[in-house]
Amino acid sequence: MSTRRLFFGIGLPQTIQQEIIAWRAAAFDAAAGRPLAAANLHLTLAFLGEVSDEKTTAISRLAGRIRQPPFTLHIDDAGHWPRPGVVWLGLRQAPRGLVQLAEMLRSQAARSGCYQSPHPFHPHISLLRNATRPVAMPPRDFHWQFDVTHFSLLQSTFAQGRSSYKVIESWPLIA
Ligand code: 2AM
Repeated sequence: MSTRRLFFGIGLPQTIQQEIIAWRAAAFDAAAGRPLAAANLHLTLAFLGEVSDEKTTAISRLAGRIRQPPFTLHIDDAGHWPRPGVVWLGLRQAPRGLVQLAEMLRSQAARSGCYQSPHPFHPHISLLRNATRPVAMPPRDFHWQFDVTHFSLLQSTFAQGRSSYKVIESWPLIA
């Protein structure tokens, strides 16, 4: 049976992706970690793991029933998790809509048989990987902001040592 590695996530507007990678190049030492490509910058809502096509159909149907208004993301925080080796951008205050959307998708995923981590949802945008050594973190003097008007089901593929993400389906957030 064929499976795909899937997750629900929020993409970033291209202009913000470009601004973030320009900031990142100036803010971090090249040895700090491996930078993610601009197009790969995203925020994960729920990780599904390896999913069959049959299960994907069921999960997509449930996601399509979600009714939630759009919300605004303020990217104004950053941090370093040495154990997984991730430097990330995040939100000092996660909007209620974001938390509700992630919780809904996580509980739907769990009901569909996709293992969900017991760790609390910590919304973040991974910036650097393989950052397992101490990292000099830059001042948090940045602030990117955008309206989230839809969320997506994405496929993660790994080839030639790199992950890339492809949108399988998107759903609008409607007031
Ligand atoms: P990360 O950026 O913090 O590594 C695609 O791999 C997306 O799913 C990434 O955003 C990744 O988060 C997340 N992800 C990968 N494996 C995961 C897991 N086991 N549990 C939760 N999220 C995971």
